[in-house]
Amino acid sequence: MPDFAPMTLEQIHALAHACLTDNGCDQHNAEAVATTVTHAERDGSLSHGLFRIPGYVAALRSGKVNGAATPRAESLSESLIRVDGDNGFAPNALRYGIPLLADAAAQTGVAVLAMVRIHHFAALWHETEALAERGLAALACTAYMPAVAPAGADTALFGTNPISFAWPRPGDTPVVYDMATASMAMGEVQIAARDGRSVPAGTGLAKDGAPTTDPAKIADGGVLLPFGGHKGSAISLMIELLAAALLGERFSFEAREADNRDGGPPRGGEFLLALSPQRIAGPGWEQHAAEFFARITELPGARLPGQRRHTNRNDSTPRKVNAALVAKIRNLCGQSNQPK
Ligand code: NDP
Ligand code: PYC
Repeated sequence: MPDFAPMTLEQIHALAHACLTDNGCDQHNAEAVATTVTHAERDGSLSHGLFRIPGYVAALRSGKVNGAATPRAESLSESLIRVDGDNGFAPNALRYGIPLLADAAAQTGVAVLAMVRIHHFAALWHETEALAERGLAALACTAYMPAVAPAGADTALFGTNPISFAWPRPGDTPVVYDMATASMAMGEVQIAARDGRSVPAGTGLAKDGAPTTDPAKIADGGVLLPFGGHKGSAISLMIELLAAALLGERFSFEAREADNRDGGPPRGGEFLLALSPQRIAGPGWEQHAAEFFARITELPGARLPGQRRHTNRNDSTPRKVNAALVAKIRNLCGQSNQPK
């Protein structure tokens, strides 16, 4: 069993923020990424919390990512906004783009946010939840670098390509799912390898193409499989098209070809869609959906997606962070800025 260091959310934020500013982020960019990382730790999204800091730092140190990025928005029509992330990390560009998308969708009923020239290394529920908290249904997806073999193949071409959907429940937490279209996010595979756990059969193949339940063999030169065979493969293909072809950004294979392989996130795009149930269905939509959710939760064994995270969120005790990870991050901070 790995050793854990207890950390409050304030300590987690301070460590992430110090490490990012010490390595070239300005206050805006560091604050946006540190908050995303802290919220991930708060909710138990451990593969996209502090675990990502070494990759963020690598991308700053290599100069691939602009730590002082200033996003710019362009309104292409009343329901279409493009945000150019100025080669920065996604959380700062999303802070800028989400309110613009929400306002457009509230007015027109449906709006799209095309995020380009960003580096996405986080979970996607941050952005879909933010939109649902503004009363909108939301969909987001992004492509990454090749890690997943299309159905039938044993060579990586798709990214782990996550998709998230959120439905608003005024006065309650939104219903949110957020999932890689790989059988498992690569971050989860890497954490399983670190912690000495095996992964379920069907997760991936080793370098020689043989099926394996050893996460290290998948992460180091092997390949992930799509979830649900040809069905997950089709959804991953759609994400490549929405996040790259539709936005004029890079497919996963193009992102890898252009990337400097520093271990941080490559440049890419993110597609976001927001829909207003108030404008589309009209009054009564909340109650109608609530009755549907009740049908699910009254079934023994069923729960709503997002519920695990929202339960974790209510826990006010310190989080147990992998001790070796904390030591690694402290080593990445400048000596003058070591958080306690
Ligand atoms: P999981 O398989 O752990 O979870 C996927 C979704 O299923 C979650 O919304 C989860 O909700 C829900 N869920 C799990 N179990 C149940 C259940 N029994 N009943 C109902 N719902 C359930 O996620 P992944 O490993 O696929 O992905 C992890 C993260 O990796 C995601 O946040 C994703 O955004 C991120 N990622 C980011 C990438 C990037 O390029 N930026 C690339 C790939 C992944 P709950 O949280 O409540 O358990
Ligand atoms: O977990 O697969 C993953 C991932 C890729 C980019 C960010 N997370």
